[in-house]
Amino acid sequence: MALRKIITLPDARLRLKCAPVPAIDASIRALMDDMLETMYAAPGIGLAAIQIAVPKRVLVLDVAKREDENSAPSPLCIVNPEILWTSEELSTYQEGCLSIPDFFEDVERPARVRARYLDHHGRAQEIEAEGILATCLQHEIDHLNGILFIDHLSRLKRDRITRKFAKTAKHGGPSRKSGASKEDAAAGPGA
Ligand code: GNR
Ligand code: NI
Repeated sequence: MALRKIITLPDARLRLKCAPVPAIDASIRALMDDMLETMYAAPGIGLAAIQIAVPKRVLVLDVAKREDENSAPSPLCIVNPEILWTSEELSTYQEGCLSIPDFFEDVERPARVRARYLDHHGRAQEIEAEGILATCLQHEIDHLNGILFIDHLSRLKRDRITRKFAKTAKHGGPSRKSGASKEDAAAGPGA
């Protein structure tokens, strides 16, 4: 297992349409292990392969509460997911993304979703998700198609955050420890 580096905006690879996995072999299982380790370390509740710069249709999820010692980890490894059905009913969660650090905003999505996928054995599975799992699954499947949660916001909000990350990259990259308040101030009233 290895911890992998998570790529962030404005990395253009986050906009790739990721390729289906033809077969679940040892290299894909090793990829999923690395993704779980990287997700838990971040910490996050989901991770798509493209976030560690691998453009394949692979994602991992674990929405179990980690502060609760009684709840065992319940990781899901999902390959080549296809959404079969989404509810008319919508729900709103405040979303974040490990590839868009320190930015959180409410996003409205279908409240429930049914999907088909291959598990880590390569077996076909179906899942019907609700709550935060439904939101996270849709957020991760979006990643496989080059879609980020900011694409679900108003153009004003999306452009503002896109410009902020472009500017941070230009002035020394994400390693520079820049307080959000300073960046917000730098964005200014005209941003
Ligand atoms: O860790 C994460 N939390 C989260 C919270 C609300 C909605 C979606 C997510 S996914 C995110 C990790 C991530 O960036 N996955 O792609
Ligand atoms: Ni994300």
